[in-house]
Amino acid sequence: MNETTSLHFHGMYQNGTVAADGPVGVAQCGIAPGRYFQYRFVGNPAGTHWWHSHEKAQYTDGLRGKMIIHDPVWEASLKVHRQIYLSVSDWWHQQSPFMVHDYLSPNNTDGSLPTPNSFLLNDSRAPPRFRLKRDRRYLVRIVSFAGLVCGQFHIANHTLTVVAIDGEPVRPAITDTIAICAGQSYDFIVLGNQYEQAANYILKMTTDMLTGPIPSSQTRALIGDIALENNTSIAAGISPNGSFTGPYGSQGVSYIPTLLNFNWTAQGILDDATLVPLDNEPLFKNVTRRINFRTNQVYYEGIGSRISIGIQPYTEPRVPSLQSALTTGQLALDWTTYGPGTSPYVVRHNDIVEIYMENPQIWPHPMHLHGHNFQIAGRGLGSWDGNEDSLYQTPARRNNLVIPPFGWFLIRFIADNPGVWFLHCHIDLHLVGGMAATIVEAPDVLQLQQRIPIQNIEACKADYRCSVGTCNCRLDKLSEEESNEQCNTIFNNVNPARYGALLPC
Ligand SMILES: [Cu+2]
Repeated sequence: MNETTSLHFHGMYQNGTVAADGPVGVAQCGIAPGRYFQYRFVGNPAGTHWWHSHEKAQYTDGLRGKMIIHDPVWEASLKVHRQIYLSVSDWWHQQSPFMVHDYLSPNNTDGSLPTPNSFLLNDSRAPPRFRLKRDRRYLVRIVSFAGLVCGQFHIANHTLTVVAIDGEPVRPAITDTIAICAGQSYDFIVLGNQYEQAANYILKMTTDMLTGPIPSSQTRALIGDIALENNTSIAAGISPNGSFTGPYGSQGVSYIPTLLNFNWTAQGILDDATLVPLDNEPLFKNVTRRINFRTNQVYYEGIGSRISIGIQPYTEPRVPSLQSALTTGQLALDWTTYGPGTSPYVVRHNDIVEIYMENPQIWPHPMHLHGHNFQIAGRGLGSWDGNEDSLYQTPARRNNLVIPPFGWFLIRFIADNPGVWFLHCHIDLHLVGGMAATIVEAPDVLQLQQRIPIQNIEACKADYRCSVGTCNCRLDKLSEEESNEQCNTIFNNVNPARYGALLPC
């Protein structure tokens, strides 16, 4: 490849292996062209996940794929006949380095995003034909590779019974349509029925994240067929008579058979915040660490539009923050060690962390946290009223939650996974434009557990002038002033020219 790169395995806890998490500037330096890097980690947790480049907006050019980690016990409990794997992508006809350049340019005064040229299912404009058998149950596992938009997925004459989000099993919830945003996944069950001979499905791009012209509905949507599969061979263990009465059936539902067209508009979209985790884990109480974020898009004269959620718009440091955390001893507990440009938040081991975020913008953002699945304690419009009783008491968990326009969310997790974890918008250009923060989780415990693999140091040698120490490559304590002036920020970016030069040769 002729660009620097790295891979992230989206949804993996990387417990004990944070150096294999992937984001450039956080967990590692970019892998330079011609070099290699090995990612070794335990595939945990199970679920519908994906992997993708975590260098600039590179995954939108296609460096991404599905990653399903099977849980045989849970899957057996679903009593499904077959599993179907799907991916959703938005697709641009321009390569990402050019889009990044234009997005970050001082000429882009309002932070406009390029509108995708089309919408893809399984990275194709030719949607697959589903072959279903009557009264058979199918587990559809759909993951979004999108870099900007959300999609809506609906099957004519069928309900979708959602059983997991971002790999986290939930109590079955029946819906007409799911909305899946950049980086998210949904697992749902579809029951084959008597309407297969005249049925189809639709995947439609939503438009509320677009800042440019809205494409035609034919461009925004894909319509695929459902076909009847020969029903003569009955697999062992599955009832042939259509009388499945388990908790996931759609019995009692009647349809007026219809065929969908491009004018379809969604009805009855599932609200993921209202789901209940299958294990009924209660809301974490007695929060010991509160972090507040607020979306803030600012036009900086001569620099361009940037978006912060915390201290400053995120800027990649000269030393990846994980390497700073592992090589600075006690200084790893000071935010100045990482620099204001990384928007660092240090939390202690086993803190009960609450992140409250407000979004005073007209655009929603899919916010993704590495290293954890968090509880969706609350979400709404305006501001949270501060009333603990208004939160979900048995909240669903996921790793990627949409913050609504003019709204807020509140998430909680236990800091039981020492590491340096990225929290960022999964609209890839927003990430490049600074919409990220770094959660530095228990660096003191991390130093006792983990070391920097040699390959991470090697990657930095090829790419950076320094690979250990604080954000200005020194080993002594930085004052706030030094951290502000000597570490990378949007005002002070001293990365070597090669680094970040993600341009096609
Ligand atoms: Cu965003």
